[in-house]
Amino acid sequence: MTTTPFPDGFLWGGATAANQIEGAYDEDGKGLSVQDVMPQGISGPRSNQPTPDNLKHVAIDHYHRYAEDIALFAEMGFGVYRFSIAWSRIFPKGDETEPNEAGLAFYDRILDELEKHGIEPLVTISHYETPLHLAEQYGGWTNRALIGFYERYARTLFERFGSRVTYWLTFNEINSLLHAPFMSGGIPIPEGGVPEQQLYQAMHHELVASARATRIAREVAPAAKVGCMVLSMPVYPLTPSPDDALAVMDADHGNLVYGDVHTRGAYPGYFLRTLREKGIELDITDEDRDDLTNTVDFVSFSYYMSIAETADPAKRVTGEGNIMGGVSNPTLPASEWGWQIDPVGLRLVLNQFWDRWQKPLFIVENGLGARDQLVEVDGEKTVVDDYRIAYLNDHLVQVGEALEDGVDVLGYTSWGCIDIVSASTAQLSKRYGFIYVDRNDDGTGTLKRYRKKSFGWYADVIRSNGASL
Ligand code: BGP
Repeated sequence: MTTTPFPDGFLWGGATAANQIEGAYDEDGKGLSVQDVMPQGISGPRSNQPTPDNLKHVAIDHYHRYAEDIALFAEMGFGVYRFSIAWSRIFPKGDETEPNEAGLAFYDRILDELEKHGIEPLVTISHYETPLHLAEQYGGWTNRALIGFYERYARTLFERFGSRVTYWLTFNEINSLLHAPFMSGGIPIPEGGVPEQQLYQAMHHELVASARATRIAREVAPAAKVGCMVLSMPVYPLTPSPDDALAVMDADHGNLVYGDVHTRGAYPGYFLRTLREKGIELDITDEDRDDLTNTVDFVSFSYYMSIAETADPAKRVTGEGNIMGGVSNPTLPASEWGWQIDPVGLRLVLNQFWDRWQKPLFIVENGLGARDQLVEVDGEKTVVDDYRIAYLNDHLVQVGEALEDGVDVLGYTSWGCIDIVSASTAQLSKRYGFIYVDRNDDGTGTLKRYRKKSFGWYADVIRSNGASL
């Protein structure tokens, strides 16, 4: 018998987000979200209106093809599927009092399909999809009013879907807010950038909203398990000098604070020091403090890469393409977009989070963005994506190591299990999927789906519960 470190019931699957997969951006009463005016991704300029070059408006047309897509996930043996609900389908402008029934009905149909195939849903409540109206009229998450709007939205979801969905995530990569304020927090970016005071206040509002969602879930859907979701990125000292080690600690703190608040229910001392030193005074009410004590059931995270850090400004060359900036690590290879490939980093992060928070962990994003070539093999169109198989295999081996270390891991959902629009580039040519979708950066293509080589590889991994790795 082959042995595997993966426990029985380990949840294998894949992950997507509404704005990157659904399309149908103005159908059935959906309002606009920030993504609908971001045709060029994170660093490109935003448009004032939806523009025809925005690939997300059709994306891969999952809104109409979800049944076919979920059947393909089932064919790979998925036990779990992570998707997000588009806030602007449920509350088109974000500040209404009554939800849009047609929007809710779409997610009922998704859940029906998942149930049919015995796939557990994992729902992200907010994945970079703040309703545009909340950005333009309220200044996004800088405004305390958003806590109430989010609360109403979350309550609506728990009431409607709470009996069908166990696993919930409050905000995708909540720690990206300071780095990508418009995409992550619906915060319009003025010339010269958003003042730090406002960014940190927005962060506080999201943390309170997240904790309130957890409290509401306890009341409305007691069986629900609510998790936070952070972008993880292990940080290595560029040299063994104590100063570099301190620079690593500071960089780590900037990310760990989110998990600390979500699992411990209060701000840690190092964060209060950061605020003091920056001269930032947050508006934190007694009610906020009380809300924050509603801690999560589990911690989920994305993992793509690690970075290095140094205290020496002369060596502080920011790594090209690193999601949050930072310094490139000279010992590691990188993807075409400069994301440094580091499977061992995943084991380190799993151990660090487990040691620190003692909450079950869920790896909800991991994968390799690459340019794929559709070719014909034995009369079938496919992609021979050995590079992707190698990346995923190496990372999953490290998950196995972490399990041997005693880390509690609930599951693994590979990012972009079907090709979708990339968040950073807003293009389709940066692909992550096991399933190739025929759509190009210029918007052409049949939207037909093809199984890549990794499709069969992942099916084997799932079938053998990781023994085939
Ligand atoms: C994460 C986001 C996803 C996703 C992924 C890959 O930061 O949560 O939405 O897209 O990164 O990024 P990209 O699509 O830019 O390669």
